[in-house]
Amino acid sequence: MSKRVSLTQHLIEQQRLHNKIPSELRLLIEVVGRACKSISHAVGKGALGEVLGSAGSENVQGEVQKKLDVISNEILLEANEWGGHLAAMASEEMETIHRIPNRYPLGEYLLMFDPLDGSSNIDVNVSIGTIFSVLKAPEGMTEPSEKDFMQPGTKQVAAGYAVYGPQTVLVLTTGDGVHCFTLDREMGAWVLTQRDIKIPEDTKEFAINASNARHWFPPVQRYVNEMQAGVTGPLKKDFNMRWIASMVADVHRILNRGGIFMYPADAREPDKPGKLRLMYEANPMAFIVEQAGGAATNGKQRILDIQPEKLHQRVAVFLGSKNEVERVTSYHQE
Ligand code: AHM
Ligand code: MG
Repeated sequence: MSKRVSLTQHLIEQQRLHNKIPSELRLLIEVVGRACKSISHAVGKGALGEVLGSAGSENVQGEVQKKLDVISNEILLEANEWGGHLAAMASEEMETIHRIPNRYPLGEYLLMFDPLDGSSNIDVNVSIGTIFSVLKAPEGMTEPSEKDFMQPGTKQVAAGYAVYGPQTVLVLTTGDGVHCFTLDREMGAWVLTQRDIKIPEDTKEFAINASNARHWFPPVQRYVNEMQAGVTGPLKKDFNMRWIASMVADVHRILNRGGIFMYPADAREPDKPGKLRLMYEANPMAFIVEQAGGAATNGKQRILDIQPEKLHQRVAVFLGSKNEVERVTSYHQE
């Protein structure tokens, strides 16, 4: 059997090779990894742990919070508060930023997360996950505020996601490719199982919630029609469709075998550009996908170049295999 490489060993080796992972950032990633193990454990208990169902509350976006949304948020906050590596945190489930309590030292990083992505799948035992993104706090910052988080995705120093599925995996980038770790449940350790993942540039698979088709704008209508036209249509190939309704699981499939994932803006609410959130979902996934050789746009521009204006900002998302993302983006420009 080949030698097992743990998350810690991988991060230390990356640091030696590229000199890009300071020890505070390594600590941060390891703490997030540890929190994801706890969340995985809670998810795995299901009905036996009384973790299913609604928490009886709503988040800032007016979405009903599930018990596991709240539990996962708490796990991430508690794990990351005391280590001295963070200046502040922000979460899809909290209205504003979470400052580090005075009794702990302040670090130089900002952590953002969607603690439990794919909430509609929790109660039906389908893959769900955690998404996170790390920024550096601005130089000279003393009292962290929301505006310190308003940095484009190009400024991310690390991003990753965990999938709680048949296996629990952690996918990570620090800007030197994308690597995947599988949770060894007996040992409680993250073990490196895929190095330098690359997304094929071409694909015959797409992911979109087709129940919204009647609301799509013309470029998306055109693109999906062309894919559905199959081998006799303008794209000259038959496409297959998959939609898990957990972005983590849909992106994980695309990372492993290619595909294009779309959550477009649509005509229902012209002022609301799509469903997904820039800071907790689109930016970290765009960083990962680009690091794996794919592309990510909002139909008009590269997601990572968008200057955020508010914490819970929404954005249209097209990401995955490069040639298909470029195609649908070009349709928006015509
Ligand atoms: P969540 O963070 O509240 O779980 O919402 C985000 C999820 C994504 O994981 C997924 O791609 C999308 O919402 C599914 O939306 P839909 O319900 O339209 O299928
Ligand atoms: Mg989400």
